Amino acid sequence: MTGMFITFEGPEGAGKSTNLTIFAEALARAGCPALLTREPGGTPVAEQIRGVLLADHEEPVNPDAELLLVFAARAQHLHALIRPALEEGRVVISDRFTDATYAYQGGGRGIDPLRIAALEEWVQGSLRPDLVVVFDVPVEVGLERARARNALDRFEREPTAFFESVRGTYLSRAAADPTRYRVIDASGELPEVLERMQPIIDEVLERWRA
Ligand code: Z5A
Repeated sequence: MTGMFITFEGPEGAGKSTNLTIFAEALARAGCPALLTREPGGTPVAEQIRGVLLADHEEPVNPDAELLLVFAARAQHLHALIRPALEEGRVVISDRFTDATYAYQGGGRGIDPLRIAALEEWVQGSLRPDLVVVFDVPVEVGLERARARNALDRFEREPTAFFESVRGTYLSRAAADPTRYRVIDASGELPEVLERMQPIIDEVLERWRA
């Protein structure tokens, strides 16, 4: 693989999606047009699985079923979009990827991370993001932003303890691998967050030009 794979992560309302657009525009202005995608989703079939994952259902969704659906969507996404783009040498930026599975299904739902690691190995082989940008906000700040924006989905109605666990998982994964992870304090106003993101934009451009 010759491209670069970047993922944006963080708890609810951290501002990933907003900042991903700003980040990609900055790359494009510097002559580096990135392919933007998201998880769950990114292809028509994976987007249908996303619909099942985010929708409300009368029967409770079993955590293992949820985990397997996430990886089913990911397998399709990798096959149809991410791997071909990386093979063409493109920069691919995904709004969430497997760190979200460790955070939500692992930290949030309590699934053993070794199970997640086994699926990660099966579906991804050796493919891991080259760079994971974690947008970090206190849970209450993020939930406030998410609530102000639109109707809450199945995940967003979880209790605060679920999101504390999600946030803690992101932070401990980032602390364990500082070469691949960058944590951005996303609690301030957007211009402040952009300022904190600038060194990462510069770093990506430098790596892409090398
Ligand atoms: N999920 C999973 O369980 N397992 C997995 O493996 C994967 C995902 C891949 C996807 O939902 C759900 O799937 C997700 C986890 C689960 N949980 N939920 N819900 P999604 O894609 O619909 O939602 P999300 O990924 O959580 O994104 P989000 O809630 O939209 O958050 P965000 O992208 O970080 O934030 P945003 O949309 O950019 O901003 C939220 C609002 O805050 C918006 O109105 C902004 O204008 C505002 N905002 C952003 N930044 C700021 C600042 N700095 N100040 C003030 N206001 C701001």
